[in-house]
Amino acid sequence: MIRLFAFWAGTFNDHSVTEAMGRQAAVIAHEWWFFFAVCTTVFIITMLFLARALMKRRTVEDVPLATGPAVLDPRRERTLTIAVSSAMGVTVVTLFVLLFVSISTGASIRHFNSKNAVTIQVMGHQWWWHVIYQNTAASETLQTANEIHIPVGKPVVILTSSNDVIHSFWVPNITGKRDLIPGYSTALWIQADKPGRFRGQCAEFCGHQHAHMAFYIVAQEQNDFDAWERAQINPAVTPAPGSLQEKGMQKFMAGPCVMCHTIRGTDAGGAVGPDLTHVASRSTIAAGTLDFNHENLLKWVRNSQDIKPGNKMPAMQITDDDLNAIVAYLESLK
Ligand code: HEC
Ligand SMILES: [Cu+2]
Repeated sequence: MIRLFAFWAGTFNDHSVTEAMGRQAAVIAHEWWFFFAVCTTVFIITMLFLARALMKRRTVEDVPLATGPAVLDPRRERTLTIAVSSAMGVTVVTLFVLLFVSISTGASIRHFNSKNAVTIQVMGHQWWWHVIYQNTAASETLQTANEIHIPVGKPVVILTSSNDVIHSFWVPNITGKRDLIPGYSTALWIQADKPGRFRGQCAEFCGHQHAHMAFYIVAQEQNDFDAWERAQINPAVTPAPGSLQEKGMQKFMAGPCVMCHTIRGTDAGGAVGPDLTHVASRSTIAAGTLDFNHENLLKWVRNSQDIKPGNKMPAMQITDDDLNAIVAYLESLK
């Protein structure tokens, strides 16, 4: 039992409302515990009354005669009326307290903001996350997918939008949910106070592969974040002449892949699927569906429809040789 619990806790603590890693999440976690305490108390009190009612042996006076209308002792009736009305009063007050706490939590989350924030655009796609770090210099603008790196202890503003349907951005360790609405951009403030990798998930049903639309927030110390950012801004590495990777690159550029994927520094400039310039620096592929590794890349490129049926990357005819070369090339895109 304990092991089961440890397994459960271990699996979910990078995706948990109660393990707050940022200011917004801390406020929400307080609210969560408050609701939990109130609801548990109400539940226990209700169960105690239920138990009392069940255990109470009925006496002859309690059972109205089958013949006439039930006659209640007026004194008892008054007591009952008072009891029921006060219970209703307590219920209404409790509900208003919960409402008030909930509204003030929302208000205090909206309060966080700052002039010197890191700005990141996040666009929902069926079924992956397009992440853009804008820079006034176009050559310094970087794009990635399904993995959002942020510096620890710094306010970050996420500008949300959607490419198709309504999605919802949700990283429970960091903040609450925010809908991504087509044609409408909103600003969501977040801050991570501890380094770590926190799981996010689309929280608004958005079609067939909604459940496979996860992502990660990677909170890093400022130095590590800067290093990551510099590395991501660089164009993709060019494979050594005559290598398997070079063959893979040629196959990639000659195939349908270029129509949908961008690899900066090459001719591939498609925008239907994730930017692959540094795909090998990410820990997962297909929006958290598979770990990034050799086997999974082979499976994915061979037929992604087997893994994530309905996703927007079609099954393609690729020979095993070409597949190996393409995957070797993808693995070199660090
Ligand atoms: C019609 C457009 C299209 C074509 C053609 C296409 N892809 Fe994709 N690709 C996508 C989309 C869309 C995704 C995201 C799927 C998802 O996660 O739902 C994707 C995801 C990927 C990923 C995972 C990236 C990540 O970070 O999650 C890899 C790797 C990839 N494609 C490689 C290729 C290769 C190699 C080819 C050519 C053999 C190719 N793709 C052809 C649209 C396409
Ligand atoms: Cu979604």
